[in-house]
Amino acid sequence: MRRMVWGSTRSKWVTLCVILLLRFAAGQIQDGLLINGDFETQPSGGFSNEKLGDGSAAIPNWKSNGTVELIESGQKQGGMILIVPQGSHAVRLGNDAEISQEVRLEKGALYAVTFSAARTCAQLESLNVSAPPSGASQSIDLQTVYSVQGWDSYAWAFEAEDDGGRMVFRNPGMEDDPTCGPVIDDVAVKKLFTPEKPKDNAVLNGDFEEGAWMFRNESLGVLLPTNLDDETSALPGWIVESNRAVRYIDSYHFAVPQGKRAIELLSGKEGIISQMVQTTPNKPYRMSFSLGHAGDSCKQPLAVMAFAGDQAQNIHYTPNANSTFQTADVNFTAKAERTRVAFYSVYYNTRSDDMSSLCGPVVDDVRVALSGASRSVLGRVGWLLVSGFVLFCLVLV
Ligand SMILES: [Ca+2]
Repeated sequence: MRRMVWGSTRSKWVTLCVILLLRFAAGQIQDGLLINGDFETQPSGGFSNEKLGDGSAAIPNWKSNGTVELIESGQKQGGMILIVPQGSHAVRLGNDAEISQEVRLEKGALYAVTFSAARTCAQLESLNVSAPPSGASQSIDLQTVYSVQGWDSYAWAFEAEDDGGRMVFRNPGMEDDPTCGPVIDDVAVKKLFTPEKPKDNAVLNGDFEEGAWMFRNESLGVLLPTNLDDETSALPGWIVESNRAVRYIDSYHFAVPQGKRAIELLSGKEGIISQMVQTTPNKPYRMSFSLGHAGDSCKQPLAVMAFAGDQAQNIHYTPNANSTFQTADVNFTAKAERTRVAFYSVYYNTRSDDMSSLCGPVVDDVRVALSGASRSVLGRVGWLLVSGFVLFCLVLV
């Protein structure tokens, strides 16, 4: 008996080892922080405030180009203390400077890059993220600071065009003061999967469980900036079709209606998520979803504008001591084979504790299904009629 137990334990270990070895051999990148993605590894010459030269490899595991500086928490610039999002160190990019790291990827797979960024001076700051050899890139506007901490996490997704690539962060700015550039920290990557479409729901990833990497110890959620291409979305299935970002939140730091992930809508009409779902023209449908608060002291009232086909409904969240969310629905008749569903926050909410961090209503568990049981009831009645008629004919014969 004991031998059998040992045998089965051993075979489990063997299987596990084989799986791990196969993963390793396939060269898959592990989800999570890049090597020294938090810039906490000490350079060979030690941490110093001296600027790193061109093409320097002074930041372990990163390649830098232009004026790139490792900064330390508490470090001052002028009268301002520089913000280090996490830990004790981060990196600052001067004018036209960049850092990059080689990563192993799987050709054709979709990846999301998560990183934290902060502004230094008050100028128009933006950050360009790209992943050559794939041609994809995005400029992320750091002008709007969403949280009072002065930094935010962002996610951006791309499709790998080869088995390897580089994560590149570049400051496209040309400021008078070359030290006025964005601070970057905590760079992670995650391979994304497109969830299977459930049979009873036309919405893909309607529970928002699949999406960009989120650090367990970071409490700000991840901002998803504008992205109009649903093929390369850091939130599979969905697009962010507005100028401003929406916040991807987790259940470790926020109130989430279902599962571990949900979306918090920010910036009123300027933060819209949407999806085109498959429908049958002229059929009645119901879109249902959870609407709640994130548990982040967001000032009430909270409300969403929910769109489904030609229907638009303004739905207010009713605070309830027993639950952090309620369910809501919108009925519509499909006009085409693809129907747009979308959400934005009716109000421009901020937190009541700091009066400046952006917040808003939470949306989760979005479902679109044929409304009522009309189809199956009709089907059953039809079947009964047909079989009744057949019986009737048999009796006649
Ligand atoms: Ca969820």
